[in-house]
Amino acid sequence: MTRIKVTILLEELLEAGHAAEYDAWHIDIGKGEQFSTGFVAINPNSKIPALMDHSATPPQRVFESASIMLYLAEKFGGAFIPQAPADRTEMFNWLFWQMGSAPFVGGGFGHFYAYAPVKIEYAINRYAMETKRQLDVLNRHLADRDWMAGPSYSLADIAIFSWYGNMVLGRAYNAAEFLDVESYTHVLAWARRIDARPAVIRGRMVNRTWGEPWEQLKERHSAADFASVPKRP
Ligand SMILES: N[C@@H](CCC(=O)N[C@@H](CS)C(=O)NCC(=O)O)C(=O)O
Repeated sequence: MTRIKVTILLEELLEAGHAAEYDAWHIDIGKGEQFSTGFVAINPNSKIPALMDHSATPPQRVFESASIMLYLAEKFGGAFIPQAPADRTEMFNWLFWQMGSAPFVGGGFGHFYAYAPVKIEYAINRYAMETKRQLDVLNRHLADRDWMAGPSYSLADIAIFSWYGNMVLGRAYNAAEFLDVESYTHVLAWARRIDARPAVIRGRMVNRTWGEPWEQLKERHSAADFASVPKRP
């Protein structure tokens, strides 16, 4: 779910009128393409997403999703970063909260609940408890505000939506009932608001090669590529 942080942001930048045209190449992590020499030159940690900015002189590599988000936002005049210093700091707080917290969800809960070849009750419970604790942190924070930080939608909303929004919308690990995601009502309302944004709908499709045909665009090289995605029946 990390990759969509960047494609959603790029689509939001385009939607807001910035010249953020991009090529999204598909890296098949199931086939180990992240370990190829060309990819490692861009991200020595062999993880997606990674960005090569060929419009910079010399071309600039960027890896780690929050670093990519900040790089793009700053390149386009501080888009999706609140201006007031206190809001900006609060936005960074939540952006880096997401970076530190989500591995407990993906590498912890998701791994032991959905993917591990042996089901270890202790590990599942340990990480389910932590995942629910994090959802509760978000739910309390969103109880009396529309966005994670500052007066409007920001990088923090995009980053947190990509993991926790998808989770409460029932798109992660087939675990919606197990985690009782619908009880996090403020997170759910916030996630539904974000999920309806046209840039989010497009950004979620990019580089996706599973699910329904109308959810997938394997590679995106121009805005016109979305026309090849079949309409949802
Ligand atoms: N901290 C990294 C995490 C990136 C990450 O874990 N990417 C996963 C996919 S969501 C990946 O590339 N996995 C391939 C592998 O571990 O070999 C970021 O935010 O960019």
